[in-house]
Amino acid sequence: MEKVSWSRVMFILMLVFVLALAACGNDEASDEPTDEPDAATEETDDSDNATEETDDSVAETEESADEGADESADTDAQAEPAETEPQVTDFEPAFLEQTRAPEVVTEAELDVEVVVEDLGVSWGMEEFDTNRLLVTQRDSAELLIVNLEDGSVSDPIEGTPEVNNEDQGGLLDVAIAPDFEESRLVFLTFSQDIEGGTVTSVGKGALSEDEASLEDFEVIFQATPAYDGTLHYGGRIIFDDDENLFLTTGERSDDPIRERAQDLDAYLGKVIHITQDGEPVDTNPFIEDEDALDGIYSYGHRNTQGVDFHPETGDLWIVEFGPQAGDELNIIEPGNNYGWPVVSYGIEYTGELVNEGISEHEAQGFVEPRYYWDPTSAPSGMSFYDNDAIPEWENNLFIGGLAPNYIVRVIIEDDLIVGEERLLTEEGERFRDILVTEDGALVASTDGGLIYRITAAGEGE
Ligand SMILES: [Ca+2]
Repeated sequence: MEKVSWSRVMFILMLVFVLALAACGNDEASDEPTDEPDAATEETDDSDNATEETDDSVAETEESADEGADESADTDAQAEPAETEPQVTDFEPAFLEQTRAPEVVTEAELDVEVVVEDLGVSWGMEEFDTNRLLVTQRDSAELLIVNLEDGSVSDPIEGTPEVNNEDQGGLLDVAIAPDFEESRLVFLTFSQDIEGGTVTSVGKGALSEDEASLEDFEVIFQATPAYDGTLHYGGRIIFDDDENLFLTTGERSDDPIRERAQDLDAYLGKVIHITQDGEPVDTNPFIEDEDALDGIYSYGHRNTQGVDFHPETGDLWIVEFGPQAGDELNIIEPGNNYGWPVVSYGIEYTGELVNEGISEHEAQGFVEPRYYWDPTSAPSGMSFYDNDAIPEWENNLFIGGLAPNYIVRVIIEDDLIVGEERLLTEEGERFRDILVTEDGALVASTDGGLIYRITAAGEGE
């Protein structure tokens, strides 16, 4: 024990008093929020060092926590972060709320139910009818209908595309057209073999009335150039209010192809904005630029597998699978460059620096992430909770974590992350996609073949 000075005791007493006065619903810290990261992930380049790098020193975190308490009596510095693992990097955040948000704990009692088991990797889910989901199977490339009420699973829907299902490839996301009830159109993303390698592709087909087949499936967009690799496809899609599609792509992982994330003549490492026919939306930021591809909306991304619109602000948020300790939440604005692989808050999975080891985005002319995780959240699909069935979750963001294995809940105020929680930490599952149903259930798929439904206690039936 170090000796404790009288002034320090007084300071702490004052701090406690001030915080008690200011008590505005701070959530208490809970026990044991983290699992060991799962080293047996197929994101081979993304997992190796995640477990080894954590031995450094507990002392380091305690030290910085103490410093925090001393510096800022006017903030929440007393609340411990949800992240309990030591930091992997030495980078400083650009602003206080950019990483290691204080832990929050859901107060409502929850029912956690496994609705379906024995599936494959359910990469994408979409509710197309009340409590009935279209669910992709990445590796088998099957599209299934899962009924959340009785746990039944349909036969595979006929007419889905051929995919390249090596490594991270396969049948990826699914979305229904905004006018699905009339058009019956279902949009799929997948990794496709074309001349020169593989690409992330988008296609569409009409679900037959008997729900047994996708009719007239056609590819509407290919995120060229093709590359001879099977990693980092990105692949999430979402419709905007104008009934156009946003598509996220990966930068194909390897050095040097990943540098194409910075190039405006390649669809790698981008957010792409296209019509339902795969044409660039005519308000896109680079339409007037002859050297740039017209479908590009934003660039400098690594491997984005989660996307959703904030229910209140309408902003497009994405979650980017970064390098080690560099997973990012970003707000997407047209024409912006998010920095990869020039700058990053993370480091390579080999332990080396990324490029020149610069973390600051803004000073280098890039957009700062709204949040990053050190060591990692290994983010996949995500969804805002745009429902009031669990009132304290309203407008919170839920993100599937692959390794470590939990669902991340983040609380956003004025575009700042002010709280973080890890859910289902004891399940040992890699959470792949997240969906909020019309009636407010949080649904999560896992690589272990499960689909969870989480509801307020007593309301799940
Ligand atoms: Ca970035």
